[in-house]
Amino acid sequence: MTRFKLNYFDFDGGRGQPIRLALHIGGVDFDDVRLTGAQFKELRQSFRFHALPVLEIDGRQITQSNAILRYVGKLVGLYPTDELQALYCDEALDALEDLSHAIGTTFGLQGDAMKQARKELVEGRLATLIKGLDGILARGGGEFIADGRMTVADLKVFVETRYLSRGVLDHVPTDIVETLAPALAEHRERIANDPRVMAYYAR
Ligand SMILES: N[C@@H](CCC(=O)N[C@@H](CS)C(=O)NCC(=O)O)C(=O)O
Repeated sequence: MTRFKLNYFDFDGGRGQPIRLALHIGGVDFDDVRLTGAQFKELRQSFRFHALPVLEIDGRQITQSNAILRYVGKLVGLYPTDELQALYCDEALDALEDLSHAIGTTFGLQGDAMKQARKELVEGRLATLIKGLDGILARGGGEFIADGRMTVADLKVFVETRYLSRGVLDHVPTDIVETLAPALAEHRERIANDPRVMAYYAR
């Protein structure tokens, strides 16, 4: 039997969380390795690009969250077989990478510098990305990103919109998604209420 080991940070968000969700939903047995910051520091050099997530398949390291997510999605039936629907999924996955990167540029800042950077983020790149994702959702029919059903793209959108609403990012309004894209906020609730997702968080 293939052995899967997912290395990521010890929190229910970020680039690793949609992969965890997809593996759980698919009933794939995997080693859910959750590293603290200190543990990551120690092991950092052992990961190919010195970053997480890293999926190990029978001991072989695979990096790049979207590549991993697509692979797992195909494995568990959460990725479209239709090429165009797959493209719709990929577009959302890559836009979410832009979103993570945009937020990442404000990490580590302090005081007024942080406040200013977050203000620019909220009014600029973040607003553009949220509205763009809203457009992708509308194109998919309004309920799901693609394929008329929940796919790995919905899981990744859900993880990010959930993160934005949790108040963990100073100076980012927790209702930013509701305000800019009500349908995307409804999407977050739709995915949160999917029995497979609920089962994961109820563990
Ligand atoms: N392109 C990579 C980016 C990976 C990445 O930047 N991961 C972050 C966490 S989400 C990380 O490991 N940061 C720690 C560091 O760079 O020291 C991917 O999509 O997996």
